[in-house]
Amino acid sequence: MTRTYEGADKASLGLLKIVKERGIETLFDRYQAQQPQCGYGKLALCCRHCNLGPCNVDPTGVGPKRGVCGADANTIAARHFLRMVAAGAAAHSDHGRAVAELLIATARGEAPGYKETRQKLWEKLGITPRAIDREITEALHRTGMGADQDYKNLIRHASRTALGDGWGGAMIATELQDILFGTPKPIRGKANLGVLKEDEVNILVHGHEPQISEMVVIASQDPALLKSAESVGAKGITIAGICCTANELLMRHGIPMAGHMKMQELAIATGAVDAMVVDVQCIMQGVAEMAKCFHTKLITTSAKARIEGVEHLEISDETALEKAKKIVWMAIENYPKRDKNKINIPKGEMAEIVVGFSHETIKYMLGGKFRASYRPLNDNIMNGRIRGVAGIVGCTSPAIWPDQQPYVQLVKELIANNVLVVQTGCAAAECARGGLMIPEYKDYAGETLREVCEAVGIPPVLHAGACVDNSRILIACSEMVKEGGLGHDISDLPVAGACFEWMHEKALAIGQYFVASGVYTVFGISSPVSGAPDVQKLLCEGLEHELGGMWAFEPDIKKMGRLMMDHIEKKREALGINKERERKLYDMEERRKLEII
Ligand code: SF4
Ligand code: MSK
Repeated sequence: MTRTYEGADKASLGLLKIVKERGIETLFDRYQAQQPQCGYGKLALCCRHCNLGPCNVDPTGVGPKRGVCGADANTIAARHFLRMVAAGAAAHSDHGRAVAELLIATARGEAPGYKETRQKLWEKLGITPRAIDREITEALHRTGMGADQDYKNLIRHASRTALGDGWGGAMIATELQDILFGTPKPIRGKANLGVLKEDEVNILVHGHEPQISEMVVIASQDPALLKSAESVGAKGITIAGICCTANELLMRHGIPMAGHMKMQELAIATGAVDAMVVDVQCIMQGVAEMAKCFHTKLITTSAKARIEGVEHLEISDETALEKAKKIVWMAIENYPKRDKNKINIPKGEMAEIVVGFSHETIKYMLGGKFRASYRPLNDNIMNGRIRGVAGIVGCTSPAIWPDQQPYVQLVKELIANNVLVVQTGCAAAECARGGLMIPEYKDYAGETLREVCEAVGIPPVLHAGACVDNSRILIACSEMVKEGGLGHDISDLPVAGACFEWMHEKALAIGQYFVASGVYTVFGISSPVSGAPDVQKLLCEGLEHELGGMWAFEPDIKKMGRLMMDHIEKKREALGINKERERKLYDMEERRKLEII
């Protein structure tokens, strides 16, 4: 990886230069130190699922073709794929369970069910999820030594497990969080490291479950704590988010977003973070080392995610507010310990944003209070003003040095071609920092998409939430089908999904539930099954015949955009909406018939 310190992401590059000069390690250094990464691992051709191994399969065919048990490349790669999907599904679903427990403790609520033709297809293929825990347990059983050795069967169960996540675990998490903390509505906010304040106590909340961060926000408004902050010389208390917690707080309360996954260490390197509070998922152990180089107090809060040597303050539903106040107090106490020489908040690095486009909000904005509906969206897709919809979601990775911003490039290209973009997760955070999420950005959209954005009052790039909230996109797709005029199934819609810098297993679970729901889904960087051509072919071609959706893996961002737009046009063609409609001129006889109807 060539490292230049000039480029669009000035905030990250400036801090990377500073930490390099100080000899402080970041994820980018660790990524570099791992190069070249294990070739077998990269190709998904190593297995250590039992103690006969570890076994490698030689992709050149010269060395071993099978593991000790006889498993071939396809079985090994498909098992890895299924295990990763299961782990991703487990993360979302455990998140959903935690929210449900909180909800039971406070109120009763129900999540909506959605029926469509697609369910019949899942029944036919035997991939209708039964219960999320059951599918995850079965995934682990199937992938152990001596169980499922048919890659097609393994991938089928990956679909079942992923569907249990997208339409089950993750959807429950989103719906229940909306009940507990409010359904997001458009709200203004700010993004990037410049949201940290030199003269205030800065607390970063990082992770995924809003139960804890919501309480930290409430605690930070406590008059007694604000007074305490003043007493140590701070003008106030700033809360800012990292990763998907940032998305959650931003879209519900307008709490500023400091950055995404690969910025978590750099945020501490500003020297202005008095406390970083973490819960679960995407929290790197590296933050503990980074915190040691500064005055930052790192606090873990979940029994499911502790870091050795880091202060742990476990938060339960009953004690959340009390513990959150303690955390705020710890940050206040820490404020005077800042080393002024180490403070480097990237000045001026802050973008205005408008976020909070839940599917309910999109429906409302399109149709108004009394006629909330997806009709205007479908009509504008049918008349060609909007070519289609793209979901650009998922992670950020140190494989991409911050002088490039592939998500920003991709989104710019899509909207310029009149494709409406919906975003979640760290990809959304990256484009928010890039300044793409304001209504004024419509001026960068193609002419017809711009007209629609102006008429409806939405940006061409819609922020729909955290990575767990991709279920909102599934619901929006269902609504589009239900509204009519764009086919009878999600797989008929001119839509495509992408995750360029995918990193977490959750991303694979999301990709697979989109594919199994009928959506064409493109992932960047590398394929998780590249060493097994048959599995790759199944994912990228075979699944389309069964499910209507399929994968593509494309490491070139330009080509990724082209693939998505080609797919959208292919679907438009199949729907017959690319043709100019002939004007039908009725004669008197036909008019009379119309009136009778
Ligand atoms: Fe080797 Fe088979 Fe055991 Fe995997 S399951 S480690 S391929 S013997
Ligand atoms: S935080 S899963 S890096 S989106 Fe949800 Fe970001 Fe991916 Fe983690």
